[in-house]
Amino acid sequence: MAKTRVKAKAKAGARGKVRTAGVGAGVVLAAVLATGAASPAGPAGPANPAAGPSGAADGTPALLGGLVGGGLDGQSARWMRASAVFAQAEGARKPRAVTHDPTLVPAGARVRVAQKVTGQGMEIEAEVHGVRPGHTYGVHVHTQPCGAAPDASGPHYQDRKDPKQPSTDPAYANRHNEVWLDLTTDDKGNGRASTSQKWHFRQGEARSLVLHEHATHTGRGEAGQAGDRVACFTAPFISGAR
Ligand SMILES: [Cu+2]
Repeated sequence: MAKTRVKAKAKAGARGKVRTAGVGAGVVLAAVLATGAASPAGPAGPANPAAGPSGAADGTPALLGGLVGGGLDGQSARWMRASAVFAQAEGARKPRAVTHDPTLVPAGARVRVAQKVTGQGMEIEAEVHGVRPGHTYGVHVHTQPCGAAPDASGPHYQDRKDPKQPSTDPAYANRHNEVWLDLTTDDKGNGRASTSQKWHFRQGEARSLVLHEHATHTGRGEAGQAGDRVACFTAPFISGAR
């Protein structure tokens, strides 16, 4: 039953729906993103992290769904949820989700992202379907929209900007100052990751979610690097501004 519901939503995603919503709808959105989780049971929703989503590739808990179930900080939360299907850029055609390497991210694979913004900060969850099974991708929020060229997505979004770009200094290029959503896919090529930050994006400076060919490095001189950019999703991340 739950499976049917998720399928229907995936279809909606394929049409490139983008919605932002207040907290009421947020409860539903979170339940939807928590693929395979129990059906939403009203605004109070049972907080039931033990019944983890079967769809999670690596056992990552459905963070957004869990928090909403708690319902403690819901009053001021704002949400963004977006999804798309990857396609190759051909000529002037520039898809919202573009694959640069079809061997790692085939055309037709799907991506979804959800973002919850509160006065305390934000949480972001990313999910991919139908990419390479058993593979670890480095995944980050970048500052520019996707383009036909992998470099179009610009550098990583940083809360405190490294004066030296490209930034490979672990003091700036780290998971607390940037948004990292590295994920490892299951045997069906599905994966999910989530992260939280105590800060907000500056308006218009967080424009895309980029998948890289391998996990993100953390050492000096290579921090934040994760190999080639294999796919990119132009996502409408929201800032802290109201
Ligand atoms: Cu990146």
